[in-house]
Amino acid sequence: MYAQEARIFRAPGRVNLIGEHTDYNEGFVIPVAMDLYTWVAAAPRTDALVHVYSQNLRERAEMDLQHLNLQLQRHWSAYVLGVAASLRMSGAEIGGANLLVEGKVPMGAGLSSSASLEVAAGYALLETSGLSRSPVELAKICQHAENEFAGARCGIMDQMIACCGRANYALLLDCRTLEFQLLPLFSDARFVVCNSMVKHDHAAGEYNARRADCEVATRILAEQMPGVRALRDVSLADLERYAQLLPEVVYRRSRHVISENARVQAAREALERGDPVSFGRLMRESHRSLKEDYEVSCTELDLLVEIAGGIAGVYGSRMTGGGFGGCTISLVRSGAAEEFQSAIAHGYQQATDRSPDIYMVRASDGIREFLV
Ligand code: GAF
Repeated sequence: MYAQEARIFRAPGRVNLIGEHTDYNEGFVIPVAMDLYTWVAAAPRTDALVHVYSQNLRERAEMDLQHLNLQLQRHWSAYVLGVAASLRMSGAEIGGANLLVEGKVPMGAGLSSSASLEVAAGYALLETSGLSRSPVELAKICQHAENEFAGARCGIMDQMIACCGRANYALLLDCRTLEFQLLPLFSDARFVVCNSMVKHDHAAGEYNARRADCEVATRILAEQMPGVRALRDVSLADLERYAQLLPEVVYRRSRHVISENARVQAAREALERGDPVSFGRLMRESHRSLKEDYEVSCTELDLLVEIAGGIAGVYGSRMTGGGFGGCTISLVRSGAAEEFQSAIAHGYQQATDRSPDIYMVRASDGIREFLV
């Protein structure tokens, strides 16, 4: 559409195997980059305009890098122009560019379409300006953009996996230090994602409200235990000791986060020793905790998990991502994975009249230039 030679970049969506709502508590997560991508074709401009066109929405937007007066807005363009602004604010002297965006990560499905858009756009803007940043720096800049310009107080997980994902591996990420370890997936079991087709909206208040509950807990607990900077630093025994000081809801939110961090460590060990049975049990426990203590599930997600639990060859199933809709992830014996897809689609359709999209997880690489 711009009648210009362009370079093409792609960043993946992600699915989180376990470790939900732990990232903004400086805890642990195990996401995988998926083979669903946001694509950006980019060419430099001679002026300071960033011009972006969304092929999906057939809409355009632009911003002048010399006048960074971007307002907080819940609009797709905030993810692109916000990243341009955040790059500049971080000291990266990017120039103007024309960007053509096409997203293949389903939106509002909890597969992180927004982070993949941010990372693809950020990388494209850097590359077309002849600049480079480390993957971790780029992830932080994109998270800043989402927090400041799109109004979602998200953690760092989605941007990190979109930048640092690796084909055939999951990534165990420490969200405090941003150090990570690559973990091979099971050789004889597959992860399968089922989309409830119920759209979530993270920028909506519930996500930010959960984050605020965790901050209340941290503040109260830090008064008793001065070393505490985040819920990551609190054990279940500590939580029980000071339970009376916390409002009941805040206590349950904290119990989820603290127990989920412990589950991530146990899940890592299960992956390392090739033990899908234990991993599946941890997934079931994670779902129960997200449903009852963190209260971010919904009827459709619970139903998908329940149906999965009754299908032969399933080790475990849970909601994945921020919640309030979106997807579940199930761990299924390799030989049963095909059968699982039709059984879950049938069961869910019967109960809800909705036909779920289903994806076999193939772990992919993070942000890349796509060379034709
Ligand atoms: C969303 C957020 F963007 C992540 O940072 C993370 O908190 C996740 O929800 C829940 O684990 O994807």
